[in-house]
Amino acid sequence: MNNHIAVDIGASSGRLVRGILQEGVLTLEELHRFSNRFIEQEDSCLWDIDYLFEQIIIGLQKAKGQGITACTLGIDTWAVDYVLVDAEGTRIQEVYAYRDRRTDKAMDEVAKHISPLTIYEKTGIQQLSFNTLYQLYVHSEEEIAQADQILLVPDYLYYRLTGRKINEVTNASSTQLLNLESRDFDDDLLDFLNIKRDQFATLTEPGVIIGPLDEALIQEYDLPDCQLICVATHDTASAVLGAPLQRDSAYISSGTWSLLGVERTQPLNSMMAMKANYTNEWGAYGTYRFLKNVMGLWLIQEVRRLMDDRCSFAELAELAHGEEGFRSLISCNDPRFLNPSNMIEEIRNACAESGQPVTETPGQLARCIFDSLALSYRTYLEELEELIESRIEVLQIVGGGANNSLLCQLTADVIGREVKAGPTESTALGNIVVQMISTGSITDINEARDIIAESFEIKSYTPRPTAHLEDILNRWKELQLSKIQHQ
Ligand code: ADP
Ligand code: LRH
Repeated sequence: MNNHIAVDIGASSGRLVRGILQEGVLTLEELHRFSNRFIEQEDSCLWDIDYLFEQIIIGLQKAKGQGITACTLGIDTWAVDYVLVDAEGTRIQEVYAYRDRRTDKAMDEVAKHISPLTIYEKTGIQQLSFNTLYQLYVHSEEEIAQADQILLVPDYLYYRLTGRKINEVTNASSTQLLNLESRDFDDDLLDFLNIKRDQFATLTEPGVIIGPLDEALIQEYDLPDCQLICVATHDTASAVLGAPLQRDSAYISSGTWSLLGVERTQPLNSMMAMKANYTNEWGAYGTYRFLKNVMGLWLIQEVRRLMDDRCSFAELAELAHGEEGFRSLISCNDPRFLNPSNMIEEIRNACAESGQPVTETPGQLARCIFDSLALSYRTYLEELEELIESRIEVLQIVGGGANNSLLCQLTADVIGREVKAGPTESTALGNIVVQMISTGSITDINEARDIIAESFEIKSYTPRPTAHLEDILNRWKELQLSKIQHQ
């Protein structure tokens, strides 16, 4: 069968994409695309999970409309957020979005009981206020006690489609509750949260067949016969699978977040790695993603939203291109940018507070964001090289951000290495190749990456000299030093 469909839902948009492999060439065909964003309701940030489910159904109806009567299907979404389900299989609560402010103080509270070092030694996962560990810590105890199962978002979508409950392993690692030694949920952390092991399902690896699409759904909505396959359900795990990495290359999965790191076969949870707040998220096929979360294109997404989407991302990049470079810089990973009430004001305030020109126009705002992201990438790339004790020659940028040639070029210029950009749909690709490996049309991930490298355009950006780079780097360093080092 050559019908493999990826459901890939990021924090800013989702799509259903069909992958077709013909004579060693892989092509993608977009079946359905929709926007995504958390909603704000009575001071809470929530995902509209029923809307997302409906979009999957619409996408599958479109597939059927195009003559696809049978297919395999895999689902990936952003990480860490979860759904509590009762014994009847009913969702107990609204689904909190990770930018909800309820966890603002949770890391400090938890640290009074369990040291961050202990948590890091056990899990290897970086400290982020929104990790599931912290979300569950502040969640209503009553609702947690009521929960028969705790499913992460893609697990829940699989459940709605098949009636089967799993906890997929790459995403489960983002909970900060998996133990690197036992390779299962950590007993002490679960005890601390008053959660029983059986409130989570058995960990499931990418590649496992979950089961057929619910017959009642097929009948009700006139859908294709689907076999659901467990893929790497954490979108970043799928994005890295879909990145044609070479030896000596690091990656940035560039979307709402910029996830900057390397693929490894062993975790690195040393004291230095903990201090630098690098994570060891579990990947498919025995890998780990040693990476850091950089605030990413969320910054420009928010600016665009506050402009009522008047400009496209391409237009914003074009406006930024016409602006003076490195005029105003912001410390992207400052928690003030995680979910400010008004991103444009927050950026302007940060510029004013640090004595820099205030970003007035959309072009200046966009330029400030792209310049600052490129400088952040340099800082974290150098830090990464120190931690892994190895030189990175090439930075591979995948995801929607690979469309932004200004940012890719700025990155190459500032890091002084080659940047390779693409594929832009690496997450959907990573999702699809796991289905292809599972059903036998591709042998393994090495072959999959070779096919991807041959099948998709990868743009190369060579570093160009940047005027006054030393001065810019000094200004950047001063700005970082003036920040409390949360990042
Ligand atoms: P996520 O999966 O987190 O929702 P994506 O990988 O879909 O994110 O990437 C979305 C981002 O890609 C947008 O926020 C935007 O900044 C960037 N992007 C997409 N297309 C373009 C384009 N044509 N020009 C510039 N940037 C783009
Ligand atoms: C990117 C991502 C990232 C997580 C964040 C919650 O979409 O999954 O890997 O840290 O969202």
